[in-house]
Amino acid sequence: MAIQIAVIGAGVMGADHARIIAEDVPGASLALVCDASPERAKAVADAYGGAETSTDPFAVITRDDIDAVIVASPDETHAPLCLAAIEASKPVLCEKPLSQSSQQCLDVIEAEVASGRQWVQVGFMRRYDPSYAAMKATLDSGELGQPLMMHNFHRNVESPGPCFTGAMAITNSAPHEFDAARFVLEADYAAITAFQPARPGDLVAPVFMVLETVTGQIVNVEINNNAAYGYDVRGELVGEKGSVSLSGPIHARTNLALKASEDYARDWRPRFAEAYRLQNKAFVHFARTGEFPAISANAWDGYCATAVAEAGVTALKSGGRTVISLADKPALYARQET
Ligand code: ISE
Repeated sequence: MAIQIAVIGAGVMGADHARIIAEDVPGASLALVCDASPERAKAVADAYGGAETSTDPFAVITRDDIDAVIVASPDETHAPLCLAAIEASKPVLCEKPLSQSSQQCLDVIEAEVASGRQWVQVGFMRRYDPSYAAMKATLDSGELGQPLMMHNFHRNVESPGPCFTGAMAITNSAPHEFDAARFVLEADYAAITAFQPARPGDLVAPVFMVLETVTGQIVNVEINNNAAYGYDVRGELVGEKGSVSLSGPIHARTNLALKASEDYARDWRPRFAEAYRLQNKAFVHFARTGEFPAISANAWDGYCATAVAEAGVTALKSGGRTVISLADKPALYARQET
């Protein structure tokens, strides 16, 4: 029997998750699409096989005929919906961030610990991206020697709205880098500093962060939500003996009029298509077997990214270096030591 999945939230990412489940992942069936807007839910359901629709996510989560849920609704709903899924004993793949409040992340962790097992997979899909996987495999092989630094660039064409701020760049976009670098280096962060260059006009300026890991590496992150030219994620890991750079999936290069050129996508979906597919495949396996996927982000990883983002916002406001302190890690997450 295919795993019956409900997708909660029918925006850009909800629609993409619905498509992946309906078309790209064997052993799963898109059973239901839920959104505050019935029209939006129906449009996505109809596009991918005519699943049922609903406007009540809490009722959906408790339905006996729903095996697992994917949460892609607005950020502030993530933690409450994860708590409801834990209460109903339903595996949940929750889009990042788990919450924008580290305390709410700890509430989710407390509920999981009380239930005695993990239910929440957090959607830090870059862990499944083949280029990050290759970077990590090279580091783990020992060929590079000890890691020293990791440079990260994360550029969007334009910010989601005119009110987007530097703090929102840290809480919404940067958690991907916080998690990816922590995953590659297998080290938590000790401190963060954040800066913004002067930028003329109304558009939010890039945010530039420097993080120090507890094992002494430096990680820098540029978040540029108004880069204008395309969606562009780059990264380079520098070790004692060499370095590894990410290389995104570019399928063609045009040579014309004495110039060579490659296309950029408008948003992150093409760049991370394979990462999303592999992540969702791992989620279906988790829902089927109860075995938490070895490389997926769990609720603890979600908490760590949010705690770093909170410290980053403090650092940006104060202009100073902010020390990051984490809660004690419950034993439930010990098998995913980082
Ligand atoms: C956005 O908020 C996301 O969640 C995407 O995954 C990311 O790639 C994008 O650049 C962010 O701004």
